[in-house]
Amino acid sequence: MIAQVFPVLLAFGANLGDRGETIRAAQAELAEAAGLEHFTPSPLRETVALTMEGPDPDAPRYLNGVATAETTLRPHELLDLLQSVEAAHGRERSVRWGDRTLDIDLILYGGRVIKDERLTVPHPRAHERDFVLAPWLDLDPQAVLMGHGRVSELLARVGDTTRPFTEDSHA
Ligand code: A4P
Ligand code: MG
Repeated sequence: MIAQVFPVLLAFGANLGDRGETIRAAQAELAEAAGLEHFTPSPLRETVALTMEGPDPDAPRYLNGVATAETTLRPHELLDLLQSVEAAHGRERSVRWGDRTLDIDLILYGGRVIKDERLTVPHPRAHERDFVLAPWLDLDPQAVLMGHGRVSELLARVGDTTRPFTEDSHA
């Protein structure tokens, strides 16, 4: 039997440690992982930390990016993979929306709607986050977020506070 292939959108965030290095290393691991093909990362953007109390300009800034890929993994298998890569990069879970070395979210899995105790897809907050929408638009100017419409219009609505991040200048 030939396994079904689903397009996916992943989002990456880090605001502790060597953020760019961590995200690029995690992405290299995913690009090599079994069951993920055509892994295509966006440029990274520098963004203000969004906490439970709102945007916090005094918190360490995030680097954020997204990547598209195709997968033969099932949604929970893919989540297991993402969480194992987070764990390998020292991710600790203490405060919700707290500082982190690496966060990887599954934003879209094909056209699927999933809602259980481990997984909500499409990601319920992606449409209102410039730090997801802006790098996604960099990667695909025609992108559409299932259930919400064109990414360019969503980003115009929320306002883009992100900044391009030049990887060379931070090397
Ligand atoms: N989970 C459910 N659905 C998903 C999904 N689609 N993708 C579950 C990934 N995980 C999903 O996640 C908590 C649980 O969510 C996981 O166990 C998984 O089973 P977590 O990564 O441990 O915690 P979290 O990321 O703090 O929580 P949450 O609610 O997922 O946070 P968000 O909404 O992802 O926000 N500010 C900036 N500038 N940039 C950021 O990237 N990120 C966050 C986290 C807050 N502020 C930020 C950023
Ligand atoms: Mg998360």
